[in-house]
Amino acid sequence: MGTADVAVIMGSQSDWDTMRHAAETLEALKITHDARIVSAHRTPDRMYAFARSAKAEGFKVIIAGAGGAAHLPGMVAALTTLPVFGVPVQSKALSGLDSLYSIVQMPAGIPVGTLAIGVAGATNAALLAAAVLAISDPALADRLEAWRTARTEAVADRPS
Ligand code: RP5
Repeated sequence: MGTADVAVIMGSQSDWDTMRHAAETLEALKITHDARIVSAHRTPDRMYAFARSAKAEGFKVIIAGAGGAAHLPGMVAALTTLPVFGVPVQSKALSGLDSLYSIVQMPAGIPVGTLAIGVAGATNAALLAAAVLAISDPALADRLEAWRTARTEAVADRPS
């Protein structure tokens, strides 16, 4: 079995600016994770091998980010029953609407939990992964509660 609970995969190095927010959020919650570049189009064999062995590697949740013709989350979800959270990366040409549409409209039977476009989606994908893992990990549940409480307390009453 592997040592990481969450796989953070992305279609390209250029997705890292967005997907690092998922990794940083997992880090803040002390959730083990492994970030990899896995492209549905440029490295389809790598994608197939990753998705087929992800469960045996010990991953419990997969966060998959991609932009443009963003087929990575859906293709990975087709190859594993692990929960897959898809992050639409903001593309240059169509501002991520293409990414969103490519990820969100999955056929019945192959679920991808689709998040918001960009950094908010990457951050929330990590928080959703945390919520899933926290179901069977009380210490993580406490850390997640504390993370949320800290965010609430950081909101000022008035603008400065
Ligand atoms: C997708 O194409 C990637 O997920 C990335 O968002 C987009 C552009 O990739 P690069 O041309 O920047 O490598 O596969």
